[in-house]
Amino acid sequence: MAIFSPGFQGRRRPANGLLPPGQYATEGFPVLSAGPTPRVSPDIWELVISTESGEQHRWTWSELQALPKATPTVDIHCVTKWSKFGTSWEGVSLDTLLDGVETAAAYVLAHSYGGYTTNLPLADLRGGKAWIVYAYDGRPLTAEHGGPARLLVPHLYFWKSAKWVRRLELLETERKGFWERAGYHDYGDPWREQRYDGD
Ligand SMILES: Nc1nc2c(c(=O)[nH]1)N[C@H]1C(S)=C(S)[C@@H](COP(=O)(O)O)O[C@H]1N2
Ligand SMILES: [Mo]
Repeated sequence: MAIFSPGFQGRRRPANGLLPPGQYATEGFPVLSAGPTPRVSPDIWELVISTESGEQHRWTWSELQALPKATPTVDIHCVTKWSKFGTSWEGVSLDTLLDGVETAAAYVLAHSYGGYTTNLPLADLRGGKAWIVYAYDGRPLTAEHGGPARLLVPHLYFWKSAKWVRRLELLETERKGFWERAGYHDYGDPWREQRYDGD
């Protein structure tokens, strides 16, 4: 007979069971924020995708909730070397949000409530690899982890997963975000250990 401890439903499995070079696995969920935690109420919350031609696509909180729900379980890897296996989220795929957004842009600068920014190629938000998530482990996303909603791009170092995301600015030429301007890598692939510019 199998014994399960309370709260453990077998979800804490690695999504792929591998640790990128230089990382260690952690059971906890560290909070890493470069500044104070913004408190954004869902009634004023909005998400904007702006294109290189100046078009703006907007979603209110209730419009986001009405979109088809995705439930990714993924491993996450922070550049400070912790990795966490089998994190379970709920949200909306970026494929769903980008459907109907006409753009020839190759890059994105993600902007957060509170002023944080991070850059990534638009291709990395497509193909079932990125989400706007509003729940973690079956509960609404807490403010410290980026609630009401954050970007989740788990195949890149976790600093690319902008908490309190507010706008995705689609750009023809790449513009660096907060950590990238401070010397971190523009792409940040944990499997190639792209921690700093030049790695
Ligand atoms: N807006 C915002 N997003 C952010 C950060 C931040 O400081 N501000 N930190 C990044 C970093 S370095 C990491 S490791 C993760 C941490 O997410 P967590 O606090 O939920 O673990 O958020 C990323 N997204
Ligand atoms: Mo991080």
